[in-house]
Amino acid sequence: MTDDPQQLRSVVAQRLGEKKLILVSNREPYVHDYVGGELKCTTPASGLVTALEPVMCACGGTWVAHGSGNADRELVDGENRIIVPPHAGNYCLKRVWLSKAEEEGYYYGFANQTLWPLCHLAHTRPRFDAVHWRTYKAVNWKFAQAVLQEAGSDPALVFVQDYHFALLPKMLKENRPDLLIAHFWHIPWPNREAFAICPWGNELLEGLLGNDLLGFQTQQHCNNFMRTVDGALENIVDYEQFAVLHRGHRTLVRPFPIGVDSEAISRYAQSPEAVAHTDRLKHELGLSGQMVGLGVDRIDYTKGIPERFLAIDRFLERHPEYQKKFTFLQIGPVSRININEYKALNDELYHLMVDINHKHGADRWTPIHMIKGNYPREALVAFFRLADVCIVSSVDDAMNLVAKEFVSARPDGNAALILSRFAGAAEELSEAVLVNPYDIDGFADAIKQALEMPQQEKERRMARMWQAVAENNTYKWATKIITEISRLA
Ligand code: GDG
Repeated sequence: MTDDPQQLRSVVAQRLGEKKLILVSNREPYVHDYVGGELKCTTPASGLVTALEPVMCACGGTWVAHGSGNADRELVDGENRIIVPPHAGNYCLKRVWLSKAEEEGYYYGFANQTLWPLCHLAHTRPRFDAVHWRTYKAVNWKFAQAVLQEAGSDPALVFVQDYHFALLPKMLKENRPDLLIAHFWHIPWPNREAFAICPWGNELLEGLLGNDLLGFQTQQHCNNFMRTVDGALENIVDYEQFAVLHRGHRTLVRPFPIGVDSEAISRYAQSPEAVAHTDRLKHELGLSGQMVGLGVDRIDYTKGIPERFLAIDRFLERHPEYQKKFTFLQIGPVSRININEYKALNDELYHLMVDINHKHGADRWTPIHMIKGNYPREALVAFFRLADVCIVSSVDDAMNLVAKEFVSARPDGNAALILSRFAGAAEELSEAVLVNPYDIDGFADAIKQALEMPQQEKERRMARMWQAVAENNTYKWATKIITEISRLA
């Protein structure tokens, strides 16, 4: 199975032949904004973009996504297209414009206040609002039109991303039954009983059954989906083939655990620029002689960040000898801040940090530093290189790419990873120090274990994890999906 960009390109050429590749996601890979009168291009903090950007660079094609930057409109042609990445020009980005009301109802509303909490076991209640639902349907149709326009009358593979577009596959199939449609659901699929509370559940399922191939991160999510569909609609659910037959159309359901471009990350991590950047950061943040803990997350209630702070508090209570010796950096771009739960989480984290820093801080040392902002990927690698331990403590996470990025950035092996058992990544990264983030005492013990792990053990564990991440990188992930879908053509 291929694991580099050239090989992926040839697999795509071989398997897709004349078919166009059209990828659809809500988030665009490049956002253009005016900041202080200057034009800036940024990459958003998104696991989906991290995984798919290298794939599109390798394969070419068109990426259809919401144009969210304040300068986005000025840079596109008459068909709302722009060639990206800015200095390489590997593929076409077609931007779809959304009004404030559409963004409110479809993105902040149905996608992130209904489907996100519905699919995650984070004990946050989903909101079921009929206006959000109607807007979600309308925006799915808007994207369907953009895809149909892009496909023209040509054969195409449409690769749909995530929970923003549950209705899109059916809309596309009804208009162009010959299109090949694959969909990757990046977040968990809940169990049938949890899903049953959604008043529009059957419509969502019918939308998804427009796909030829529906991928999830783990076998468990596939099982949950099959059980949800079984009995909800008039279907034939085939557990032997893992397929659903609905109104004469067959959808294959398969696990495809996602990866990162680990080789590129490792290569950059070993470059003189990365080494210099790490030294600079260490100096600027006053970390010389400190043991450093690191968290990198979109600030989201599924990522278990309050639990992480509480575990650091407990660790310092029990081991005061680490005072002035251990500093924890939490890097996190603010996310979905228009939603109340996210505002409350940001406030909670700030207050927790202030309390913990007040309780344990001494002289000029404070244990927790929160650094908000969206860093370029290279800077994240420098942060990864700084850390003695990286903590990923999601309360529920379909995969979690930060864990895989950290491992990729540490080919030196001189670091430890603490990883939640409730992140999909724990299946592949079983050599991490695994924790239940809700068990604060156990979590505090894990911090001690990671910081005091003998050098040889750290290297052994890291080497195994590095191997696992390199073996299942983002190119292999895309190859598996394209190979599977092309069998159906
Ligand atoms: C969903 C699923 C699944 C973080 N700070 C910055 C930044 N990041 C990047 C990280 C990483 C990405 O954001 C976050 O990825 P995750 O996988 O942790 O999480 P979600 O965004 O919730 O992603 C998840 C993923 O989809 C892929 O299928 O793994 O389970 O929830 O790549 O490095 N990126 C930049 N600046 C930052 O400051 N540029």
